[in-house]
Amino acid sequence: MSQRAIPACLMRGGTSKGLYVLKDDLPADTAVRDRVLLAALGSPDARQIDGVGGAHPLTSKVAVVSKSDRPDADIDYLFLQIFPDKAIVTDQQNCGNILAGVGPFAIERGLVAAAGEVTEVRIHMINTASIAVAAIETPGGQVNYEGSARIDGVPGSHAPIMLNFLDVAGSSCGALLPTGNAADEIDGIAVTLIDNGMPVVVMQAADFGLSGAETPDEIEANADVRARVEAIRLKAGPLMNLGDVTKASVPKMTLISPARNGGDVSTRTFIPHRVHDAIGVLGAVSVATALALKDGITGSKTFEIEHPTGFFSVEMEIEGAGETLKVTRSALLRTARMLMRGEVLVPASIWPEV
Ligand code: NQM
Repeated sequence: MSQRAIPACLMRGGTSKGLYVLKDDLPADTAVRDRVLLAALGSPDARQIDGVGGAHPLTSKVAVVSKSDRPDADIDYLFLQIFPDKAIVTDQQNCGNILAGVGPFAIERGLVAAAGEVTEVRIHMINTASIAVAAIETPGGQVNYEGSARIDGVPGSHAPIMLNFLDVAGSSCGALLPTGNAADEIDGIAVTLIDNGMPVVVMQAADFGLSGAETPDEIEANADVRARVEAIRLKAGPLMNLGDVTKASVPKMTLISPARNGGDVSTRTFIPHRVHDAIGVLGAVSVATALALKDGITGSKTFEIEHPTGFFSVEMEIEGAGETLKVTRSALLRTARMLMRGEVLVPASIWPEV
């Protein structure tokens, strides 16, 4: 046998796509696991031609799922970002889009029993040691993928998946505001360094000479802006308790500008070297939290975050204000779909049978 077969599903989760694998179907040794996943997705190669990766960070992702031992969770979810063009597998970030597919995958693979019309799956997100609760439609005991829910960045409509985050503040950086400040300055640019589930550096697009309405391609083609944003990111990493972030996919770098389409703010987000076609889930939660800080909002509010392909709505419950602000709950709508199930094949030399 020159190839090793690993049971896996290819799923769209929100506006991302990736491989979903049971932890027990992967090597226990992390270094071997990472080599297996690089080979499965076809990295390092910008085109990922020899693997199932989609040649973009948003389609080069892996969810590793297992039953949880924790009393407050049904399953454990480890997110791994596979860099398309580099031999890097990182668990230093979470992913709320791929999270959307984790509940359906766990039900389909028998880790969680369907319970009535809607099954709530409590997910322990290993990357950020925090809990999400996903509501999955399961009429007749089967995951339903069809429905009328629409999310911007995905064509058509699908069954809704509501994601609730209970307490994700500071889950990567140790505090919602890792420097203790709502506003800092790096390289002469005003920044908000924030982590409400995703470490994000929020900056004004205008400070980079941008309107904020540019397309992701236009921003990626602007070498000066890219270099300035990356220089700020490398300095922000240690300030956000993330250490040296040279090889990390965090923090995300969000350029904000006034809303143009009736939302609360317009965004363009470096993730961190490509510009997102939309915005990440927990990235949007962190940006919404930065707005709540700036605008002194408390109580319940739905933030409409504009992004290159539409809107991202985040419902939040907020207590306190300024540097003592606390988000007690955030919720949002996603959809997901299982696209393929079977086995992904990697060269047997990478993970020989014993
Ligand atoms: O912020 C992209 C995505 C993400 C992450 C990224 C995400 C999140 O859209 O929770 O979903 O920022 O790398 O999948």
